[in-house]
Amino acid sequence: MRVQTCPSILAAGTAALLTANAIHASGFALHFDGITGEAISAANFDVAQITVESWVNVETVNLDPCCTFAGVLTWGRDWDAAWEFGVVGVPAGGPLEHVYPFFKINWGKNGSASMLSADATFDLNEWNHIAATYDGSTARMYLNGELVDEVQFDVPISNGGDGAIMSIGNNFPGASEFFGGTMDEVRIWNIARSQQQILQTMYRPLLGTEPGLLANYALNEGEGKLLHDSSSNAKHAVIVTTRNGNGTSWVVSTSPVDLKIGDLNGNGIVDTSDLLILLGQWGPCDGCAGDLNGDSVVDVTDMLILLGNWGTPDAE
Ligand SMILES: [Ca+2]
Ligand SMILES: [Ca+2]
Ligand SMILES: [Ca+2]
Repeated sequence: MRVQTCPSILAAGTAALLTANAIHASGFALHFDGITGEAISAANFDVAQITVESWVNVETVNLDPCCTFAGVLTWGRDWDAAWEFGVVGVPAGGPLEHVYPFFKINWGKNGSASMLSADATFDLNEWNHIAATYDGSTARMYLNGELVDEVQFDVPISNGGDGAIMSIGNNFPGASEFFGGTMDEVRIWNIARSQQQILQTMYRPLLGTEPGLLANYALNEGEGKLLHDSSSNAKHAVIVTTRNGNGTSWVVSTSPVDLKIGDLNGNGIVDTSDLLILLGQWGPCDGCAGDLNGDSVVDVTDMLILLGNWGTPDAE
């Protein structure tokens, strides 16, 4: 398969990092206490291929030697989760020094394939973007848009079973492997996104209409218990606390997701410079920054989206 490269995406990503502290339009994020907090959805997340991704700022992981996992996104029932995505705290037994991402699928009862990306460690109390993809044969892990692990699974993904529940912030509903820290822009796709596509949208909000988008939790509510899925699938999630405690809390986001859609050069404003970048990418281009609606072509639709976001970012 030929992969078209778009150097401008990397440039845009770098610009986004450089300007992350200068722009504060990322809305809210959801903080999890690591003890009781999670959000769940009873919607169907049965997929043949998948991409799961989130910005995470990890503060704590339970390092009881039995369980060093903390769930970010899981769908399934009890221990038969169809897919699991989260972080592992190291060293087991503590003191907690850093974490690495993990991804796992089950293809049936007691059958599973795991990718423990132990070399892709990152620090606590800082924002990192983690993404896992599976195309039905190969699983890939990305840390901040960089490919850090690749494993052949070559098995189908289980359909989750009756009564499967999706959990944000626990290894699966009812487990005690809670995420401790803050998440932002939690996304689930029913396609295995390419590295270019992941880089393309990790620093900005989604439109909600991107091909293959199964659920998008921008976590900008700032109040209440409902996590709104901005895709057309309405797979909303609800914050629950499984034991006594507050579990989760809304915080003003400090994540790097603060670029307005159409701000292709990452300077905090959508203007002529961005329009010229888009025009320079005109035509078929998988993962180009100018392909704002993610349909692998830069055309008049994308130009209209850019023009519709003209000006400075909205304060959310
Ligand atoms: Ca947010
Ligand atoms: Ca700009
Ligand atoms: Ca497009």
